Amino acid sequence: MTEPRPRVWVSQPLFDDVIARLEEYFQVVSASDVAEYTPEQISSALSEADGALVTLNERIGAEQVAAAPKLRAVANVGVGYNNLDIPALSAAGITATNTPDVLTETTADFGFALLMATARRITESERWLREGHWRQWSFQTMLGADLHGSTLGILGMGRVGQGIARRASGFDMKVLYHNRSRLPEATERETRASYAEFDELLAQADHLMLVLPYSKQSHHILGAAALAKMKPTATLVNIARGGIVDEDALAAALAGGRLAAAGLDVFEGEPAINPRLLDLRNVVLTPHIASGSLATRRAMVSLAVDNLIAALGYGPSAGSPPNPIRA
Ligand code: 8YV
Repeated sequence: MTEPRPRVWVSQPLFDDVIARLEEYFQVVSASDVAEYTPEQISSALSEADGALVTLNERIGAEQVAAAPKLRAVANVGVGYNNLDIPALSAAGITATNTPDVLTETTADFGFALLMATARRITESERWLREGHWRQWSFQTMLGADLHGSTLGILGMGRVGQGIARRASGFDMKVLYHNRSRLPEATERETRASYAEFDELLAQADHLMLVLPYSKQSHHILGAAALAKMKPTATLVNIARGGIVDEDALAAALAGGRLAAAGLDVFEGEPAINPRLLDLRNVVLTPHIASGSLATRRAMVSLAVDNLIAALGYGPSAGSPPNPIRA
């Protein structure tokens, strides 16, 4: 009798032709529609699974691990993995993987696009024009803030942060960064970025870009106290995770003229948006699409597939997935 193939759960419809590679090795159960799962539904989907390929929407914690006796590998499509309880997974001997590198440049491109749209009021101007407010050319219409010659602060200087710093030097910006650990001198030179303490970064930045991982330590790190240290003329851009910013404090600062504008691709309760942000004109809002070029999203899924195949002990890298997450 032949052994049954391992079972793999794919939580969302991704790219069928990329996912099809899993079918060479596994019995694949795939969601056919974009789905929002309750914790119980995730537990139930994992109860018979040997492996899972999931997105940031699916939270896998101790409860799901306990309900999944056969689970050996979870491949996350995305570099951020705050949806996974890594200690719970590793305590159960389950390998978790993510998809770094393939999205770095696309995400950095988008961070820059969002910064430019925010500082130069592009979406606000367009809305205003479409609403028929443009009656006469005027010298003072929609005046924004310059990028060139300004100081860009980058909070979180990993791969994406460094990609943003490289773009910034093409715009003649001075780049300051803050990170858990200071970068090697050679990387600072290459990215033309100087290290600053957190408070100094807040005080100096004309534009502040958030690119740090979400954790207990970074939860609401941009709250009322930090926002108060920023220039009232500054722009804040978040392409990391919504929970890094206290959205009520941000909305209050934007409404009170204590911060000029914000560009947000991520939200604490996404896809729900804090209504106080929706009411403001000086905010650019996008639906978590920083890594969303077609080529990059395909590459992310492909890398997650490679990770899952290898983590479950198959394929050319059997047993050594390219991107294990260390506990
Ligand atoms: C992904 C992201 O689209 O990689 C990340 O951390 O936030 C995005 O690039 C998302 O994680 C998909 O699951």
